[in-house]
This record gives sequence, structure tokens and C-alpha cells, in this order.
Amino acid sequence: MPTTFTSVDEVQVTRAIVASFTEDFLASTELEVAIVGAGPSGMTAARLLARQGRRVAVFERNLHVGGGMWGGGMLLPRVVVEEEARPLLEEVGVLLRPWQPGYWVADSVECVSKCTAAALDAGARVWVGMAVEDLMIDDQDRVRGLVINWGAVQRAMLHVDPLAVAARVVIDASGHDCELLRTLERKLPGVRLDTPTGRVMGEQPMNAARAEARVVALTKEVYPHLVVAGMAANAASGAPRMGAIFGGMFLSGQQAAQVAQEILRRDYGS
Ligand code: 48H
Repeated sequence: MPTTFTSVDEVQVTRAIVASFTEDFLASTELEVAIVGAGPSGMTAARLLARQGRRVAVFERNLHVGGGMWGGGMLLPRVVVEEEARPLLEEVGVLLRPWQPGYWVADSVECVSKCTAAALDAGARVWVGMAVEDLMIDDQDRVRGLVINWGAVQRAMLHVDPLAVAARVVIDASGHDCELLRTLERKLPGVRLDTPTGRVMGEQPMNAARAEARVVALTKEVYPHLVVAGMAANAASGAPRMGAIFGGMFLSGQQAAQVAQEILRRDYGS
């Protein structure tokens, strides 16, 4: 016997998708915090800000979340973290297995899934398939939002004009390429960022201990209302890469959430 469904109408499916997308997306057009990139730093910042009641959304170019977490180390699907990052994963229910003293190992699929579920449950919106191609800047030279387009449009190199969303604070959690900072430099040639040279310096060769030690301190407001987090923070300030250890990324996300809160209090009194 075939299963009988009470309601299957193609047009109702279409209307459900378009109407619910429109309603939800409209709520993301005026944000307190917009986060670029759904890797470990971006998703952690999203969760912590949403948990504190902030209107926050993540914009991710790919159709999947998780950034570099899926691939673990050289495609082996494990996420290794140091003791210091353990609470940030355990509080979302990720099972951590001990390795040597100070090292903990998680399954990548579990790590991505639970970090994502926790961010959503806390109230963060996550938009996949949306690439950030530019920033909006206000008359006082402060970042005031994102310029977005479909990731598929970017890949197909189509000439399609973008849309824009307002945000009081933007977090660049775009990973190794620190795309937003580079975009800012390209668009504003004389711009000075809060990095040792005032410019994007690019990441240095691998030195895990030094890279992990620096990433939290380098997670900061590098341009008015623009915070850099995760691997982008090290790339911005010329710090090394760390390889397949992720504790610094989660802790950087936590720091980015704190910095965003400070900016909101400082400039918006909220
Ligand atoms: C929308 C964008 C855009 C854009 C990029 O790379 P990620 O995982 O980022 P982090 O910094 O949270 O974590 C880094 C970590 O995964 C890693 O690579 C490490 C620890 N490497 C060390 C080493 O030595 O190699 O995620 C960034 C996300 C990705 O999903 C991108 O697709 C997305 O940002 N993204 N999304 N618009 N313009 N640019």
C-alpha cells in the first residue's frame, strides 16, 4: 500500500519556502551583530551573543556550516582542543576524549553539529549560501553593515548587484584570507587598521604554540565597529598559523563576542 499524504501541492511548497524565508530574512536586515563565516570562531561568537539576547546572524558563503572543522587534520575528522577551550565545547554537549594531559579530542561531525545547534537554539540566525562581498561604511568612517550576494552568483561570476544588511558591529570570522579586511584595504587604499603595520600583514608559517597564544589577544576591533576573529585575526596581524588545533578558535569566538558587547555598550549604550 502506498503511503497517502493529506497535502502535497507544489505551489504550497513554493509559497511556504518564499514566505517563511522572507519573514525570517527581513528580521536579519537590521542586526546588532553580523558575523561573516560559520567556522568555529564565528559560530562560537554567534552562540554567546545570542545567549545574551543580541540580535545576531551569521552569513556563510558555503551551503554548509563548520568552516575548517569538518576536515579536522588532513581530512581526518577530529577536532583537537587544549584544556582551556574544553568548557566551550562541553557546554554544548560535545563529548571530549582525553589524549595526553591538556589535549582533548572531539569528533568533527559532532562538534560542528552541536556548536551549530547550540547557536540556533540560543537564537542566532545562520544564513548559508550567502557571501559577503563588501562592507557598508557610515559618514564617520565606521562599519555599518554588510553587502551580500549569493555564493552561487559569486562562483558563477555573474554580474548581479548585491543587497545590504545593517549591523552595529561586524565580526570578520572569514578564516585564513580575512576577506573583509582585505576588501576594506582594496576599497579604501589609505585605510589604517589596528594591526602592527596598520595593514593586513598575512599569516606566518606554522608555530602552533605561538599562534594559539596570540589569537585571543589579536581578536579585537581593528577598524571602527569591525572586529576580527579566529584565523583572520592572526592573518591580519602577521601571526603564525597553528595547524589542526582548534582551542584558540573557540576562545577567539568568545573574545569576539565580548569585544562586540563592549562596542555596543560604548557606542549605542545598550
Ligand atoms: C561569507 C565567508 C566569506 C565571505 C569566508 O576557516 P574557518 O573555519 O574560520 P575560523 O577562523 O573560525 O577557523 C579557522 C580553522 O578552521 C582553521 O582553518 C585553522 C585552525 N587553521 C590552522 C591552519 O594552520 O591551517 O571558517 C571561515 C568560514 C568558511 O566557512 C568560509 O566559507 C566563510 O568563513 N567565508 N562567508 N562571505 N566573504 N569568506
